[in-house]
Amino acid sequence: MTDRPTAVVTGASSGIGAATARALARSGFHVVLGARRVDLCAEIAAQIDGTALRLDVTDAESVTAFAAAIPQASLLVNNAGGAKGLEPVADADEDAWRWMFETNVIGTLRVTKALLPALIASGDGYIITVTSIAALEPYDNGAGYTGAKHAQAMLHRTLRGELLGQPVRLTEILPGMVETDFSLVRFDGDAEKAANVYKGITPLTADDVADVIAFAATRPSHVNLDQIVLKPRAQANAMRAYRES
Ligand code: 8X3
Repeated sequence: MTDRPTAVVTGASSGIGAATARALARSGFHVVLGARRVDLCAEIAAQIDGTALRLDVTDAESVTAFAAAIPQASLLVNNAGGAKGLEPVADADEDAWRWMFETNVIGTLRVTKALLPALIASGDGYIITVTSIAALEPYDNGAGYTGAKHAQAMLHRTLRGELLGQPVRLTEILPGMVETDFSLVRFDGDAEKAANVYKGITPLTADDVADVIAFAATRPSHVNLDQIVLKPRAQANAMRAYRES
C-alpha cells in the first residue's frame, strides 16, 4: 500500500500516456499504468514505483478486471485512443471508423464508468481526458477521427455538468501536433508518411503535454481547468501550419 494518491493512466505504454505517468509520479502520485502492452508499462512502473496492469479499453471484460484491481483512485487520465487513416469521407473505411469510435469514445466511456465510484469515494476526484484539437473543428480527410474526438469530448464535457455537486474535477486536454507514434499508427506503420506530418515543424513532445497534465493535476481542489488547448508555435489549427523548407 502507499500513502500517495493514486492516478490511473490509460494508454500508458508509450507517448503522452507514458510521459504522463512519469510526470505524475514526479508530482507525488502512485501511478497505475494501463495498456495492452503491459510489458512496456511494467518497465515504466518499475522506474517510478508504480503499478502496471493490462488494459484493453475495447474489451469490456478487460476494463472490468482492470477497475477491480484498483481499490482506490483520485485521478483518472483518459489517454488511450488514436487515429486510423486519413481519407475523404467518400473513401472512408468502416473498420477504421469502428476502431476509432471503439477506442476513443466507448473506451473512454467504459473506463470512466468503471472508475467513477472510486473517484467520487476519494473525496477529491479528478478526470483528465486527452482529446485533441480534432475535437474543436473538422479537417479534410479526418472525419473518422474528428468525429470520434468530438464524441469523446462531449462525453467528457457532459460529465462537467452531471458531476456538479460531486467532489470530481474535469479537465479536457486538447493537443495539436505531438510527435509520438500517433501518426505511425494512423498510417499503419508507414514511417515516411508519419515523419512527413512533422516535417519543417518543431512539434510538441509527449513531455510537453505531460507537463501540462501534471500542472493541472497539482492545482488546489477548488480550481477546475476546464479546457487546455496546446499546439506548437508553428501550428495555427489542424489545417494550417508554417513549415520551414
Ligand atoms: C492529433 C492532432 O491535428 O492530427 O490529435 O488531429 S491532429
